[in-house]
Amino acid sequence: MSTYEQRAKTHQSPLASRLLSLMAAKRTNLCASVDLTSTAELLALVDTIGPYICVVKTHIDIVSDFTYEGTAVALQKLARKHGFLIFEDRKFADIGNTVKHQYVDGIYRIAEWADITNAHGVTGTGVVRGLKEASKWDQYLEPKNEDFGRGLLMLAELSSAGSLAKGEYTAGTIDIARSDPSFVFGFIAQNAIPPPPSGEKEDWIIMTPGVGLDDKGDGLGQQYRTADEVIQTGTDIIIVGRGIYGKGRDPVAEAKRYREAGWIAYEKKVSGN
Ligand code: UP6
Repeated sequence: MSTYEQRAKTHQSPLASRLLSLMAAKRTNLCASVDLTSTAELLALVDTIGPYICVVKTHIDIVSDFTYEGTAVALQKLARKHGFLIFEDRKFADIGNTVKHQYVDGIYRIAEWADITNAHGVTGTGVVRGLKEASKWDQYLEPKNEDFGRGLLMLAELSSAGSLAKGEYTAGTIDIARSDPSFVFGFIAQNAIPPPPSGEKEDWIIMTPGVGLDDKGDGLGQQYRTADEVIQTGTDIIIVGRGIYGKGRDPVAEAKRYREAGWIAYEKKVSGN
């Protein structure tokens, strides 16, 4: 298996290259899922765990006191301070023209501040085309532009019990991703992505939620596996939410613990053990 550094050099997506380099430099494959409902709590948490993570994942529509300047711009400042990317877990699932507006307009203007977002494949390839068009992705390919553009993850599989995203549905979603592998750079999935029938080499970044070292579930369908388990089954980036900030937990201690668990599992995998 190639290292993050090696993959950074060859990845087809400029954003993915940037992410892989950042992971190698910071020695972390931990994405913190910060599902908090107040701006102050969200920013305070991100500021304390920022040194240990490569990505912050948000659900911006649960922040009750959201303002563009106070929440989104402040988060971008923290991203620059600590060196991580921002992933808005919007899970777009409408026709191309609608997702375009949902991505760019409204009060959240996600495309302006989130490096990464994600989409379901349920509506077909139009979702990818709509989001790419709205992201103005092409402008970032100018050689002097220091921004690395935007990237999309397709939801191939979910962590929750009874999910319908499996079998043919998952295979169809993977085909949708293949329609534009420079904008779609990976998947939210629980397993590795099988190679295409052509045998052509692909490099997807697999980000996996449903990671917990202490709990097996949350009573509402969430299912947790350990960092080691998910990395062994093909994950590149572990997504951890309540395992870090859940009740009674010390977020800095937990972020360090998950970062270490993710990194040890990665090193074990690249060394072939
Ligand atoms: N998430 C999942 N499973 C999926 C896709 N997304 O849990 O298949 C998201 C949830 C939540 C986070 O929306 O933001 O990942 C998991 O949080 P947790 O670690 O606190 O369970």
